[in-house]
Amino acid sequence: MRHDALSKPLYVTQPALPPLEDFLPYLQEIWGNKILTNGGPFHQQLEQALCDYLGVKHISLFTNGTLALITALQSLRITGEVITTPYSFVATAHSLLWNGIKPVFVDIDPHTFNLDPAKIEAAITPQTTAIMPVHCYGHPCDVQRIQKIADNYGLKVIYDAAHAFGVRHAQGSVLNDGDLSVLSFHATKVFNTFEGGAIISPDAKTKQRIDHLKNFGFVDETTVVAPGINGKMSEINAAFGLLQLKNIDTTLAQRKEVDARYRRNLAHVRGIDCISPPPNVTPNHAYFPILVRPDYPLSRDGLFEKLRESNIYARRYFYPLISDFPMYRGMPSAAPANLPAARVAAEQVICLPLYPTLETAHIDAISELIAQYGAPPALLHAI
Ligand code: T4K
Repeated sequence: MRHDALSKPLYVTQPALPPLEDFLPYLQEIWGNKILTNGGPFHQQLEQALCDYLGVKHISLFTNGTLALITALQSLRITGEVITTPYSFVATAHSLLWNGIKPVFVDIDPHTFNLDPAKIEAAITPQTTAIMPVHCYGHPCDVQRIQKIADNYGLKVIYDAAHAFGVRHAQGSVLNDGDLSVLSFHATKVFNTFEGGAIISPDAKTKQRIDHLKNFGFVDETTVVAPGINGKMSEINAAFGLLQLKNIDTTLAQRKEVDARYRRNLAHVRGIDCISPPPNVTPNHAYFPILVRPDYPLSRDGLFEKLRESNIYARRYFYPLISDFPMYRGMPSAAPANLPAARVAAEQVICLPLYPTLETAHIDAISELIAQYGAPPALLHAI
């Protein structure tokens, strides 16, 4: 085993950062013009640059993805019940509770880990107003089937696209699907602005409403049209985003290489499945989730602990299920019998370290450990 490669902790991710000196001119500009926030020049430039890069029409920057989700729901005046997935980061469902909306959990597809379109209709009630799916790991949902159901029942679709920066399918950017899509630019994401987020909207009128809502509801100096929040991205974050965008293609290419090496290394390990995006998708390699199947000698948690002993801090995204947290678990849709595929995923998936600067030796060392623990006992003694 390559102990030397594992002498320092390896975390599930590490933010991509440009050379510090490259950021100084941006800071000098901010210090010079004294515009720190409230839609300043960097904010405007980043919105335009992201529209161009992502291939979307309108984008509104936010302080983080969670406030963007909360505001997206408000902007479409969503009330009552919203169908969503239990297999996500807790912010997805929290954004519903923050709006006084009842989340209705629907199971995931066991192969895509995204909301199962076949299960959505049975969960629709007269109170249902929207569907909030998640492109889990940046792997696109079955957007066409979801849209068809939404159209049939007159529902809105708001995608939690926190993981899906830059992801494209045959129709172009996945961020153009549904009524709105929400991104996260958190430190742990493919594209980060330290903290940050955004809403992608299809038309200028919707963007305008969102922009009012993220600025307390102000339309002009003396007119407030809604009980908005303060969700504005600061000039420092926006400037940093502009710099990050210059390097994003390199970052994505590096991620792709890490992903490919893991896949090669782990291809023949019995009991381990590397989870893949659907075909005809340009992925962003945001995560490297693997399924630890029952025929692997260790349980997922067993492997998780063993990796920790070797200084490898993989993460169980997403365990526990959102529906198991105290504020959700009493809801009828949170009942375990309603969510069998999500439960299996929460028990079997582990995300391995993946980030642009992850060294080849580290990828190989992690893979070797997984292969070793997966070897039949006789072989293990021989190692
Ligand atoms: N919807 C979905 C589907 C999401 O996944 C998220 C966020 C949201 C909505 C909400 O978006 P934001 O409001 O966050 O913009 C992390 C992130 O905090 C969270 O943003 C993310 N999802 C979630 C999947 O992962 P934790 O609790 O796992 O993060 P943490 O602090 O344990 O970080 C993981 C590892 O990353 C650390 O062990 C070390 C490394 N790290 C982390 C940070 C923060 C760094 O190297 N540097 C850093 O600055 O939640």
